[in-house]
Order: sequence, then C-alpha cells, then structure tokens
Amino acid sequence: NKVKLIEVRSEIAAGTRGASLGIEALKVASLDRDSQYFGTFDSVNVDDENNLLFLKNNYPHAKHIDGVHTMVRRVCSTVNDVMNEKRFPIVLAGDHSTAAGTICGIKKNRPDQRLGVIWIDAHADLHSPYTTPSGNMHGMPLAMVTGLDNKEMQVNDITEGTREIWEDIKNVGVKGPKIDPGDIVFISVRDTEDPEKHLMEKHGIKNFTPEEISRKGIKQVAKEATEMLSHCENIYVSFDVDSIDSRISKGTGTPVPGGLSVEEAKLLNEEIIKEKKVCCWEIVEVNPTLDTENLMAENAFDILENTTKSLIENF
Ligand code: DIR
Ligand code: MN
Ligand code: MN
Ligand code: MN
Repeated sequence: NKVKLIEVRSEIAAGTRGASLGIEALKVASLDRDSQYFGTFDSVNVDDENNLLFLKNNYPHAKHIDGVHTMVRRVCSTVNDVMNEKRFPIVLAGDHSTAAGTICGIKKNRPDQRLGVIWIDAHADLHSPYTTPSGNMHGMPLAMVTGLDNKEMQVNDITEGTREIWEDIKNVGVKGPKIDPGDIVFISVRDTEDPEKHLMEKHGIKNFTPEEISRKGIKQVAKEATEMLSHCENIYVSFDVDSIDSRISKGTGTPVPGGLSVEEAKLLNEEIIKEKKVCCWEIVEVNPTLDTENLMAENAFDILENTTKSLIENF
C-alpha cells in the first residue's frame, strides 16, 4: 500500500477560525458517501499549535509565527519520514501554511533534485511579513520556501523578533530556498495583491487564469502545467479548495468568485497526478464551520478519493 495520509489539524495561520476541523469534516463526508477510504490507508498525525490562538499574538504582520515555525518543522520531518518509507504522502491539512512544511520535507528528502510546484488556489500565497495585508501566514507559504521577502514592495515594518523567526523558517529542512519562483505554476489564481503581482511578473510565474482554463479546457491545462515543469525531477501539487468557485466553496475561509467547478477540479487533479514526477499531493482549507450541510467537505472528499484512485491506477 503505497499511499500514506498525513493529517495536520492546523488553523493558526488562517484568519478565520475552523479550518482545523476540515479533516474531521472530510471523514464525516466519507461516511455519508459510504466510502471506506479512511479505513484503507495508514495515516500519521502531526501535532498542531492551535492553542496559541487563545493567547494574544505579538507578531501583527506574521500572526503566531512562533507556532507556525514549530508546525512547519513538524510537517517537514513527517513528510521526510513518509518518503523514506517509500510511501506517497497525501497531506490533509487545515490552513495552507502547512504546505511550506511539506515542501521543506520533500526537499530534505531529495536535496539534490529540482522540485517544481503546481499551486491550485484562488490566491498566490507569496506574501512575506513585509508585504502581507492581513498578517495571516496561510498567505505566505511560497515566500517561506522561495525565500522571497519582496522588500521592494514593503508595506509593513516588522519587529526584530518577527524577523528572526521568519529567517529560521526559511532554513527548515535544508538551508535556504527549496524552490525557484520560476518553478511554480499557478492554476485558478484570481485574488492577488500588488506585491504578489510584482513577484509573479518579475519571476515570470505562470498562472492559468479562469479565462485561460475555460478557453483551453482542463486536460490541456494539466498537460501544459506538467510540461512547464519538465526540467524538474519532482513535482508537488498543492490543492487549496478555494480554487473552486465561491458558489460551491462556502466552507472555506476566503472564498472567491470565478473559480473552478467541482468537476473541473476533480479532472484537473486526476490528470495531474498521473504524471510520474508528482511525489506528494496536499489538500487544504476546508472549514466546515462556515458551511451548511458539509457541502465543501463532501466535494473535497470526492476530489480526494478520485485523485487517490487516479494515483493508484497509474503507479
Ligand atoms: C490575502 C488572502 N492574500 C492575505 N490570502 C489567502 O491575507 O494574504 N490565502 N486567503 O489563502
Ligand atoms: Mn492558499
Ligand atoms: Mn486560497
Ligand atoms: Mn485578497
């Protein structure tokens, strides 16, 4: 059994409460679907740092960065362990900052190999504490792993305490950047701030916009996205459920209109995971407290199950 689930019930890096319940909501959805998914695969839990939410946070431009640092290190170490077992990690997480830990873990495991990232999200998650509009660190995982502070677009003055931990986060797993910004491919990104737009232009980061996706179709987008990373030995896929249109994705912290349909998201992940270079897949940001009837989790579960099936069929 090649797949191993990694469960990370983190929500410290989100701005809205409840994403740590996303995994439980996926499990409830699996029962309502009469699926044996969670009885089929081994899983390992990563401890969260959510108790920090009950304390005043002293880092306004990187909220709970101390806990995020700890959590990123734990995820890194667990992903590395699972890859050492020659298993394929499927990460079920809460807020998207965990993805930094995942990328650190893959890089720690395969330090000499180039890692590309397919980031399916409404957001670019490229902020640093210097540019964030919210201080919510789920908007920062790609800055953590590229090391891009983007100080030329600085809007926040950060304290020495924040800066020190931020620098430590950049060295989790292996020292320095884990990926090149040019090795990121965005799909469905449609809500970005100026500092992120600046980085995307400066580093020529490709985004398959909703318009381009409807013009080309999902299969073509999946093909082009993986081909763009043909120079990388490994590909990590990060699936933020807010990539799905806000008419469906009510149960997530930051829904955005104009996104993927559930069928599109399903086919997209099904196609991308057929690529042999994909070495890890992650799903994040299901928040059942914002939902009615567990709709987001049910759709997310269908995508999770379908993606896993496609992965196994194509081993
Ligand atoms: C916004 C929202 N760019 C921020 N980011 C979200 O606060 O950094 N990322 N929601 O998932
Ligand atoms: Mn995200
Ligand atoms: Mn998002
Ligand atoms: Mn925004």
